[in-house]
Amino acid sequence: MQRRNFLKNSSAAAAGLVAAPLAISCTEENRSKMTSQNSGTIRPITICTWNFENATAKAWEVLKEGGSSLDAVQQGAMVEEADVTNQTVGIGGRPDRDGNVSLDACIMDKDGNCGAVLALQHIASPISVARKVMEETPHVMLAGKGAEKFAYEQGFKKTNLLTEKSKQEWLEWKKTSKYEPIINIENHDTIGILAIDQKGDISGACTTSGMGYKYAGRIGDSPIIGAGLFVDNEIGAATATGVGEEVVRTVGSFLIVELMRQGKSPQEACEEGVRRIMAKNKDRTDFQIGFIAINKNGETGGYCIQPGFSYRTYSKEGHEDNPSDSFLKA
Ligand code: SD4
Repeated sequence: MQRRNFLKNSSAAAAGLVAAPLAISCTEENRSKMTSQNSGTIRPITICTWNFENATAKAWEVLKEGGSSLDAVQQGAMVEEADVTNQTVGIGGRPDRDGNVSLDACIMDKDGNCGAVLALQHIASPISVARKVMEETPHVMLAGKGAEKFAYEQGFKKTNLLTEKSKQEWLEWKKTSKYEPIINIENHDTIGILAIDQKGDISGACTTSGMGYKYAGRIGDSPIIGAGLFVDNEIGAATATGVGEEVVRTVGSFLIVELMRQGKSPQEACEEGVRRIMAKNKDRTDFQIGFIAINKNGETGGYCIQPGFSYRTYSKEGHEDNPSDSFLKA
């Protein structure tokens, strides 16, 4: 059954349960506040975590030709999934502590439709499977073996995701089996990508192999709608990279979109998102999280805990890597 039909057939009560918390709409006052913070509307535009030049270039190609923001974010994310040198996404990703590369991804469109795969193995493009979950099933998330079976049914091919480099590093790690995430290096190249298309519609995607040498079955924020990614076509979108457990604890991306709904700029909202996390981690300086956000006007922002995070933007005004300001200073 197609997702749309399934939703139509859902009981009104169940629909109400889901819709109620999201029904707080943007007040006129906040809407004009958001608009006045912007010098003008910048769209189409795409923004992604880290300096993924090829991914934003691909997304921009789609947007420039009049393609949808959904296609743009998927295709941008796929560039990183296919890059064997990126050891935090797709093929070449670091394995879990048992040596299995296990991928998480989610995607969300302008209508609030979303799909996710969790702990998916042997499939090179989890973001594409997440989109199939969104479009071809009545579900939002598929995990593990079920997700893998679904991917094969959809025509995806079984692929070895463990590159020789990642394998050798894992074997080296096994000698001590010490679990020490390294800020900005070991565990942080997840791509979260957001876009607004020519029609002004917003979509987002997030894809990762998660924390290197994680426990088998560990899931972070990246495939969790509201944590690693959230899109509200009326307001904007946000996505995250970094230590997923802390992003989940604050439902970070949803929080940032809601802060924008209340009138904050994307920059202010990202800063508040990081502050909320640090309020729960007062004595911790050993982890990294970066948020990026975009509002309906195409205004962007980003903020992180540790220096070293940046995000890339691409619009008709050009493309650039934007070093992010950080909560902790160098
Ligand atoms: C996770 N947020 O699994 C991801 C990791 C990440 O760059 O962002 N890596 O927790």
